[in-house]
Amino acid sequence: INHCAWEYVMENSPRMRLSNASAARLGAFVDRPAFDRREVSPGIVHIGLGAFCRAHLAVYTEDVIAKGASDWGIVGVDTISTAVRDALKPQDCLYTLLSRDNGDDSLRVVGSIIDVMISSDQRREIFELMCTPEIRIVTLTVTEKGYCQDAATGLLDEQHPAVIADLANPTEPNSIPGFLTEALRLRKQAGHPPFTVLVCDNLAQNGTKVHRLVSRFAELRDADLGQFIRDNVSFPCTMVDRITPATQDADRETVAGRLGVQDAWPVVTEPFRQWVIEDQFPLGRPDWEKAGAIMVDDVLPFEMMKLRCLNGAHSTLAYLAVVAGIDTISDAMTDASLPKIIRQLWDNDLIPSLAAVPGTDVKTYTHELEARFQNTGVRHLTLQISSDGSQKLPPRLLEAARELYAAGTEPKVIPLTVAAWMRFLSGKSESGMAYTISDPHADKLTAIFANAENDPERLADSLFTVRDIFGDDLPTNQHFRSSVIGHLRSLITYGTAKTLKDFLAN
Ligand code: CS2
Repeated sequence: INHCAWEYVMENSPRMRLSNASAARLGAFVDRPAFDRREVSPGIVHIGLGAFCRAHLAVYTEDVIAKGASDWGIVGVDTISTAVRDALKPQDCLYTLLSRDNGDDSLRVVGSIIDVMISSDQRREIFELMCTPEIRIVTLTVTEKGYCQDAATGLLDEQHPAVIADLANPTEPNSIPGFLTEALRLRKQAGHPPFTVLVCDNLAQNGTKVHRLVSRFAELRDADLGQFIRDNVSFPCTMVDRITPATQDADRETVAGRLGVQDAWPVVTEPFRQWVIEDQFPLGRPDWEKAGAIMVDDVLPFEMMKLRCLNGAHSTLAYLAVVAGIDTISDAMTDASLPKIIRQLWDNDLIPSLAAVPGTDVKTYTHELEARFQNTGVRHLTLQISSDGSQKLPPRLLEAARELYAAGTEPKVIPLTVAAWMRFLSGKSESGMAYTISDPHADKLTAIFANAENDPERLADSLFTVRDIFGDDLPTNQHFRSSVIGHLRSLITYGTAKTLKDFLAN
């Protein structure tokens, strides 16, 4: 995101800035908060203010506040940069959501976020807020890598530099496990029951997993605190879904043109949204079901369906498309082979790996995914989705491969995706365009690539030694290993177009 450009526009544009006052005067075609924002008090602290949460849980919460639940305002916390605070505070924390369905757009100004704070310079203030009884839920969207986990086992990575630093200085934490532990400790000390922690990232069994890693962090810090968190804090699992790419400058211009006022950080999304939540909120929750959320006892089947079918297909498209030089998911869906590849991924590898999903036909779900991926209104960059492969491949696809082998069958497309990811680590597309590999293990992975000198077998075998991606079992599985190597050899020798054509012919 190029901040310099929009900051310049903000300062030099004769257009007014989005705010409570200017929002009231927007054209009737723009939806806006249907409540008096001055009456809204904080009930949720949300950590990680990326585009996704502003298109998803902030909107569900907005709809519930509009029905009278004024004690569920959201205070956003960003742990990484001040950019979102700098963008949103001058506009009373309002932002525009541009929902695009191919050529059909709708605009809405969202007002459920009532304040934004940055943990690097407001840590005390944030902890004070998190220790008030009014804060009953802490929600998170910090991406897969934000939790300092070993991606293959889902356990705390105790060698993670941020974990080591936070254990050495636990009252000034920067990692998510460290931050949650300290907030829960201070809250206990203040005599209030713990808030519920709602993890809204794409991890399998997200609540259970993060509960385990936060308890483990706390235990390393102090055994009693670890036990307290293990026994007393609720971490419901949840499945979240709305395709929401990172905002581009072109989106800022589009939104400013439509609104007639400047919005420093609008969010572009698709019309579809889905939220399935395990109903375990000891201190209460907004009636999110009034905004369409589905409250259930067991999220697992929904979560697996979404994580594998949507996110797994996204990753497959992303690695093949980045290497082939295809920029967006909707462009990938017009390719001669890619849509057929993900159809085979669904039909052969993923649908058979899933348990029945209440009220849902999974095959129909995948057809709906096709339509969502084809949405040309949403420019979802394949390079954005390609990020953090070391964290995304295990829960999206490698787990499914394991389960298929255990059931006596073989995955067909998953080894191709792994080969595409390996080829992607070269940092160069087939036409020679360089791109950045964004991954917490990028240094290690690209060094392995460089050392293997384009020898498919050497490359695959050295990448297979990264156990927190592949575990110990997959690299020793002969079918898995030889199919990855075979596809990788073809990708390196003949390129994506021929590889996919041959793949589909077999
Ligand atoms: C995507 C997800 O970036 C990615 O890895 O697969 O962000 C995806 O768009 C969302 O999970 C959709 O709900």
